[in-house]
Amino acid sequence: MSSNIIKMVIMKIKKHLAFISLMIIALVILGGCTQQTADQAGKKDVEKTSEGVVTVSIKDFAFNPAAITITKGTKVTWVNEDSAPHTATSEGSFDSGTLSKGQSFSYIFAETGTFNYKCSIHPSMKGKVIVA
Ligand SMILES: [Cu+2]
Repeated sequence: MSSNIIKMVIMKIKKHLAFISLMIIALVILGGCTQQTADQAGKKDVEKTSEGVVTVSIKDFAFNPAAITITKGTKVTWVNEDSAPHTATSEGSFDSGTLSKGQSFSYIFAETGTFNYKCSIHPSMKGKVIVA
């Protein structure tokens, strides 16, 4: 008798495991689709507002491009493509804080002037934003 009960319990657990596995697979697939859609939406936004938007990539311990000249009101986005953490820090102006791989920081330059900045973690990494 008791061994029959154990078999039934095992059967039930197996059914549940199959169900849980299916749920996990479904979640992974759905999650992947959502991620793709978000990426595509982000790209569309950048295309739509390409005027007045500049991206600086942080790669191989350098800002790329290191110096940019923009007009007042331009939004600059720094994207960390390194596996190491970096910042874009301009004393008295903007500070991204620590950006891990894949993270970004945006700042809209509302005033003219020259903004020198650096990575506060690696001070030899320097950049410049000239707002004309
Ligand atoms: Cu750095």
